[in-house]
Amino acid sequence: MAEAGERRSGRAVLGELVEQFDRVPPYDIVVVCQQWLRDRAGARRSELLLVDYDQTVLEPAHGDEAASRTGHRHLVGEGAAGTAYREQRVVQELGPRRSVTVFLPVTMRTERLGILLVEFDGSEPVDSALLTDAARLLALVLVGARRYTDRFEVLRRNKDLELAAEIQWELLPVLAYELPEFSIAGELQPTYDIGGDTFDYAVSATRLTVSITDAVGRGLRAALLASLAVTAMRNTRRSGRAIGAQAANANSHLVEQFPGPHFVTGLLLEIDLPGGSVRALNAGHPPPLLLRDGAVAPVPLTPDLPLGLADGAVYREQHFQLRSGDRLLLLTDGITEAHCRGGPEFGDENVSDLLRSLAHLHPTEFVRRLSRAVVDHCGDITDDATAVCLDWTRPRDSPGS
Ligand SMILES: [Mn+2]
Repeated sequence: MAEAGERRSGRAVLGELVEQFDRVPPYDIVVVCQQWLRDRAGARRSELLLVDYDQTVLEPAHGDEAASRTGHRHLVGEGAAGTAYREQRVVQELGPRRSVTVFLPVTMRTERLGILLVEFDGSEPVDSALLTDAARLLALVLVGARRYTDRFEVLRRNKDLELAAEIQWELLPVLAYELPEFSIAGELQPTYDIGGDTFDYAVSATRLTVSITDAVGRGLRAALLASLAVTAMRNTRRSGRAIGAQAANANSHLVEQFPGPHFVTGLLLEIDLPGGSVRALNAGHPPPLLLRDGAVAPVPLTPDLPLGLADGAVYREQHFQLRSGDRLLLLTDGITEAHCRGGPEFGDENVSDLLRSLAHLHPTEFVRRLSRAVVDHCGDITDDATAVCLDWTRPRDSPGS
């Protein structure tokens, strides 16, 4: 009974936070959260750490705008905050005189935004469930706040974004998502200077549509090509038409608006939910890689012309079947061809090795690690490199599998 009463009161206390989040301007949500943690959860101090675009640093986002850059940065690769971020779990660290610091993932479904750090003096037990709910609520509110204010996007940048990269980031879907049948996550490099690569997905009750595209060249022209290609595919998809029509429509708009040798390569997949049968087409793009039962192999998809090269080009629908436990990796040639000047390319073998050796990682962490490996291999990335990881997680015993 006592437990039920505590839960009820916990919920009422969270209700106060919801009400305050709803009332204050979006740039003040961190202050509101800090006050609530102090007054209602007994915290001595708290801090929101936002992950930067490269996912290497957790940047403090204080309530006070002037203090934003003065806090302590944490690295994603080490320490308690990094562990909580990479492994997406609550981490507690004991300090002097029984003080406790709690690191909570601030994550919307599976999209990782950062970490909420909360310090207690140790005089009372920490209510982990209440703090976890508060962190989840903060994530939802932060995602909503992006539509009103630049404040949190600015804090995640360590330098100015190129204009092409600004276009590309606006074009992206939520970077990670999952349902019982699948888990998807994507990552692009170089994050501050991306221009040409992009990915997209959309989910309905009966299907998951996924695409990855690579526009020829780099910079603003490539970003505009990518933007037109993805928007034309979305527009066709939203009118209820299949991937063949989506590609054909993107193709004809690209031919019309960008005559000459401007084109976009891409893969489009339409996956039945919950069955996992895939319809796919290949517009001159490297094939997806499939990790199944510990072995990596490309999915043989016959290539058609890239989008935007020839009016009336036809895109053939091809088929394959996903099985529970499969991991599918869509990538652009910037991953396999990444190299230092005069040095060896990152190569297919490195990608396959990582697929096998990092199979235990969640797709969000897998694409981050793959991306880091590519950046580490070539120092400074000169071509766009994009990876989208899709785990087919539908339980084996579900009917019809
Ligand atoms: Mn490329």
